[in-house]
Amino acid sequence: MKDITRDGNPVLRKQAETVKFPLSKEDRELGQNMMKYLEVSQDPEQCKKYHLRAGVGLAAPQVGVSKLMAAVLTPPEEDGKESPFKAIMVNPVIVSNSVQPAALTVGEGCLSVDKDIPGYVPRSDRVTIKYQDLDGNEHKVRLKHYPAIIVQHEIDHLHGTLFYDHIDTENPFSQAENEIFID
Ligand code: SB7
Ligand code: NI
Repeated sequence: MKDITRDGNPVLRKQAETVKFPLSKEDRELGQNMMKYLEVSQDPEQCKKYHLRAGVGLAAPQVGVSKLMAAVLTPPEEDGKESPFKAIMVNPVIVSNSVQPAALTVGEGCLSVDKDIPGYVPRSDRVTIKYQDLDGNEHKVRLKHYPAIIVQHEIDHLHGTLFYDHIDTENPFSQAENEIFID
């Protein structure tokens, strides 16, 4: 799990394959290991010990596997305004998204992209997603703000899209009309 694929590796630009159920032992472990990576990376001591970069999400292509699987673990907010979201998502799809655009004030980063790429990444403020868990149970959830943005970043990875693809090259800090900004 320490070997995150880097931008330039073709696996990051491929459309990932649908995962079939029942999961193989390998696929199940992949999901569990991706979540484990996020948990360890968010623990300051272990993060240092293993020389990891903290992550709130990880998609299978980032560990070299071109399958529709991603893990998301958003830390609880200090103000408790948004509920944290924790899921290993298999075959996730966005079934609907808000017209309301949103972007993170600080822009986005990616474990697969070493350099800092400044600019706003326009996203939907809210999304409804459908996915299966490791046992094949279907989930449908509605997310907003930060967790919604993370999930869009991860689902992008499964279709070969990287965050900077969305940044306006002419004017990286251009704002859409009524775009809201999330800290
Ligand atoms: C900032 C960071 C992420 C998503 C959106 C904004 C996730 C960073 C970790 N990943 O590269 C996961 O794909
Ligand atoms: Ni990423």
